This record gives sequence, structure tokens and C-alpha cells, in this order.
Amino acid sequence: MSSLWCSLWINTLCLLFKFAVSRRELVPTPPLPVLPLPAFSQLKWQQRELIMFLHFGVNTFTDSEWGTGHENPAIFDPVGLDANQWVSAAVDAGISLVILTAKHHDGFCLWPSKYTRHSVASSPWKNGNGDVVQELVDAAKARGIDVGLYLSPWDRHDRRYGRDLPYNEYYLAQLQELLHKYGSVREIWFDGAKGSNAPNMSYYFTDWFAMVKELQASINIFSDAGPDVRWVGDEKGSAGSTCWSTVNRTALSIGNATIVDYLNTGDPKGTDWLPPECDVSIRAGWFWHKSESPKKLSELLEIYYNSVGRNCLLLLNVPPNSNGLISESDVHRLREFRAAIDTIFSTNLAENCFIKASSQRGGKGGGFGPENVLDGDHLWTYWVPRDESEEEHWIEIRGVGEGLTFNVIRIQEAIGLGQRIKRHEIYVDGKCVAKGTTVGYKRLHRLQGGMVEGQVVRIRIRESKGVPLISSIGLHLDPFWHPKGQQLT
Ligand code: FUL
Repeated sequence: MSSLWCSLWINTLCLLFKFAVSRRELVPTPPLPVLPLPAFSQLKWQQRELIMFLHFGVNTFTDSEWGTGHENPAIFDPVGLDANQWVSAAVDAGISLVILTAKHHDGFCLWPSKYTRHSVASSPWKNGNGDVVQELVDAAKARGIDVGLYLSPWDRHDRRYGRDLPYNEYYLAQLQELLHKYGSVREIWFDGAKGSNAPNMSYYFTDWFAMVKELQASINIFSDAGPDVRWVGDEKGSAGSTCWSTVNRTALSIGNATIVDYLNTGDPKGTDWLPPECDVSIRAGWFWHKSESPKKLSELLEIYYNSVGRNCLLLLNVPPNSNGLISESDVHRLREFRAAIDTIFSTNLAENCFIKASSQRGGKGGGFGPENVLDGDHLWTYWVPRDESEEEHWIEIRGVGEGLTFNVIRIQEAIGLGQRIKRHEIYVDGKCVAKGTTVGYKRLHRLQGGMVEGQVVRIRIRESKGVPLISSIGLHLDPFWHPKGQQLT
């Protein structure tokens, strides 16, 4: 009898379970992507936002920017070198990747390369037993951040330079050394710069890039033409106010000064995902010079808005000095910079507001509602309007109670499904306060008119490739921004 009851119970439970499963709500699917799309390593790269360049080498000791190649290794003696101090400065500034000039144009190698004597091995530093690359790698590992390397193609020291085959073999051999010996390298920088009277030389980029990818699966290759990250076209840390992550790679070549505008803005019709990196120095020069001091905080913030705020990564150079340390003034400015970014962006005034949109895919509860732009996920949850809608797409934030006072608007697209927005406008209580073209991973509008106050902020997407997908919106207060002498009360 009891076993009969038991099996009856089991059957009933099974039926109830099947019923529950069959009734489980299915959610609408995400829309199709708009190609091209970023690769996984490019997405990871983009989320870093701020990374650090370390220009260090013989120039640090000769007060120059481009070494001649004839420097005596005896001048390289950074007695106080402490890569942990470099990495601490980076970590304190919220930086997760540091890129070192393993070899600059002067050809002097910061690691003991087997293929040249022109390296730390011939210097008095640590009696020729030092290895700056290794010290940086160890310090970065200890603090859990990543390393990238710069290996200058233009080499003013090596006699092979100017002879295609031997020099390309030399360069490839050094790439293999660097990418074999030092663990994971996340970015490699191929600089297109070359003096006007340097010998003619063809670089075997195809071989170099293939070798890099073979040795390091998750690396991003930077150059004027990618293949993973492109130069932004200037060294001021400023992207175009229109900035597409897409370009046609066939239109690009390395070391070609005529394509800088194209690099700066990208191409809405581009078939390759090749986002730009903005390289700029915290000081006037790339290398440390006693006479120089770091840029003002306001200049760094301007650079931040023009790079990170325009869909780019900011590669900020902070050069170690001849003692082998990042100067205290630079460390201090970096800290101020990070503190300012946190002050501005850690509070989002849009949180706790009402949020409404022109339409939403799959209707309410479909998973694509406008509330997704406030959930803290900047990639994979997003607002999707209905795509059959003929109407213009907009999303609106309504302040509760006292209204909203802010001077920065942040918009982010769900770039995992492609960069889409071509033109957008922002209205506060019906008045246009900002207009722009592209958005991409992150677009920051620091309001030229200064602080605005209002109840309703509406972002209108005027033009896009397919439906716009917005992953995050922020309304922020930047206390450092005083356009036309405006003061915060
Ligand atoms: C340029 C080089 O010539 C500079 O010295 C510096 O390394 C900068 C990042 O790239 O092309």
C-alpha cells in the first residue's frame, strides 16, 4: 500500500515538474549583430580604458628623445631602479597594463638579447647582469597586472638595418626572445616612426605578425594598421569627435603620414574591427628630462575626455627617470588623475531615476528594457528598441523629486554586437544640450555650457546602423570643469 502511494506521489511530482518546465517563459532573442565585431582580446583591451607607457633607455641618460644609436652602454646605470615602484604607480592609478620600450630607435635593448651586445648586458647596471624586462614582468605579476612590449622596427644601431633579409631575421629573432621568455605579453607595439634619412628598409610585417600570434594567443598587435589595435593618428591623446572602431585595413599602411585623418575618425563602412589607441605623454617628451614636469590635472582630464570619452583607449606615457624611478611629481599627478576620474564617475545621478524608452524589443519583461542601461554591466545587458518601429528611438531619464544637476553625460553602446550609432542628441527638459555622432564603447559629453538642471533627460538616436543598443548611461558631476569661468556652487 505504502509503495503504491509512493509511486503515485512520484508520478504526480513528475507531471507537475513537466508542466512547470513547459510553462517556463521563453525570452526574446538578441538582435543580429552588425558586423564587423571585436575579437575577445579586443573587447578585454577596450575595457581597460587607461593603460601606461614606460619610455626608458639610453635617452633617459642623454636628455634626448631619439638616440643616435652610438650611445655607449656605459651610460646606462639606473642605480635605484625599482620596477615595483613603476607598477605601484600604475596600480594606484587604476591601470591594468604597462607597456615598456624594450628597444627604442637607438637599438639599445633593455633585456640581455642573445643577438646583440648593445644591451643592458654591456652596461654597468647590476654589473651587466640586469634585465629590465624581467624586473617589470615580475613586478607586474606580483600585483596582478599585465605587460606589453614596444620593439622599435627602426634601429639606428644595428648594422643589419638597411639590408632586408638580415635585419628582418634579427628583428624576428628578438621578437621570439621577448615573446618566449617572459610569459604572457598582452600588447606589442610596432611603431611606424623612422627618420627621414634612415636607410631604405622593407619590414616583413606579415612574418612578424604571424610569429607574434603563434607565440602569444591573447596578444593585441598595435600598429598604424593593426591588425588588432590602430594608432589614433596623433600623439596628443585626442581621437576624432567622430570615432569608429571600424576601418578598411586595405586603406592603411604602416608609417604613412597621409592617412592620419582616416585613423583619427575610422570608417563607418569599414569591414575590419580595429579600434584606436591614443598615445600621449604625461610630460612634453616621451623620455624623462630633468627640465620637464608633468601636465596639469586639467590637461590630463581634457585628454581623458578626448580619448576614453571618444571610444578609445588612453595610453599614457610616464617615463622613469635616470635613477630608475618614476618621479614623485608624476606619481602625485597620476594619483590626482585617478582620484578625479573616480570623483566624477563613481556617482551616477541617473540611478534611482525613472527610465523610459520609445519602444523595447519583446515588450515589458522581455529582457531588453531601458532599465538595463543602469545595471552596471557595460557590455552584455542593454536596451533594444523594437526594430520594426518606424519612429525615432529615444531613451529618457526622469529625475525624482528635486530634479537633476549635472555637467557630464555618458553613453555606452553594447559593442559586442557591433558599433551602430551614427548621430545622437541630448535634450534636457526639451532643450538640446549636446549633439554628437558616434558613441562606441564610451562617449562622454562634458557640457560646453557647463552645469544643467532639469527633470527630464532624453537621448535621441537620430541615425544608426540597425537598431541602437545602449548598454549604459550616466549623468555625472565634474567639479573640475569650469567652462567660460563657470563656478560650481
Ligand atoms: C613615436 C616615436 O618616434 C617616439 O619616440 C615615441 O616612442 C612614440 C610613442 O612613438 O613614433
